[in-house]
Amino acid sequence: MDLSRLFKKAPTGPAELRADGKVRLPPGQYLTKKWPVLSYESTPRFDPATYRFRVWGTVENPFELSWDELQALPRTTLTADFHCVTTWSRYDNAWEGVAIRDIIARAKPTDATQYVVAHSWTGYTTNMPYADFNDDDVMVVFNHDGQPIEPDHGGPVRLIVPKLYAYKSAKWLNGLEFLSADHPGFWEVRGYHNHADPWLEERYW
Ligand SMILES: Nc1nc2c(c(=O)[nH]1)N[C@H]1C(S)=C(S)[C@@H](COP(=O)(O)O)O[C@H]1N2
Ligand SMILES: [Mo]
Repeated sequence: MDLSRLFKKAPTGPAELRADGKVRLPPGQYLTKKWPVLSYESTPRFDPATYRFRVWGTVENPFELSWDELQALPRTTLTADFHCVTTWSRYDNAWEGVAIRDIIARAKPTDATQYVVAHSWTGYTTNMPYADFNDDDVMVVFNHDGQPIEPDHGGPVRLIVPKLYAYKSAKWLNGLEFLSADHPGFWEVRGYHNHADPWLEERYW
C-alpha cells in the first residue's frame, strides 16, 4: 500500500545523507532552485570609498580594512547549502571569499571570547556562539555561483554561516565584534531562535 499520498511533503526518494551522517534537507524545509530575497531593510547603497571592514572586541589585534584591502585578502571557495528559517533551502551555492579562519588568525581572539556579532552597514546585527563561528565553512563572501553577489543578496559583501539558519548570514557585512557575553541580534530579539540549528528546528524562542 502506498501511504505517500497521505503526507503533505511526501519524500520523493531516499533521504540524501551528508558526510556527517545528517539528512541533507533539515526537517520542515523544502527545496527551491531559485534564490529568494529576504531582507528586512531596503537594499542599501555601497560606497567603496567610505567602506570600512572593522574587527573589534575581545581580540588582541583589532583592525580595520578599506574596501581594497579587504578585496586583496587571500580567497577560498566553498560549495554549501543555505537554509532559511521561513522553510526554503537552496543547495550547492558556490561561494568565493575570505575564510573566517584567516580573519580570526589576524584578530587573535582572547580566551574570554564566547560570542560573535556580525554587523551590517544598515544596522542589522546577528549573534552566534564563537564555537559555531570559528569553523571551516564560515566565510566573508563576494561571489555567488561565479558572479559578484547582487545588491539584494547582500552584495558586494556578506557573511555565510551554512550550518545555521540564514538569518545568521548577515548581508552588507561591515563588522565582526567578538564578545565575552551574548548579545542577541536583530531577529534574535524579535523571537527568532538565538542559536538557529536547522537540524534541531531551532526556529523561534
Ligand atoms: N542585513 C541583513 N542580512 C540578512 C537579512 C536581513 O534582513 N538583513 N535577512 C537574513 C535572512 S532571514 C535570510 S534567509 C538571508 C537571506 O539572504 P538572501 O536574501 O540573499 O536570500 O539573509 C539574512 N541576512
Ligand atoms: Mo531567513
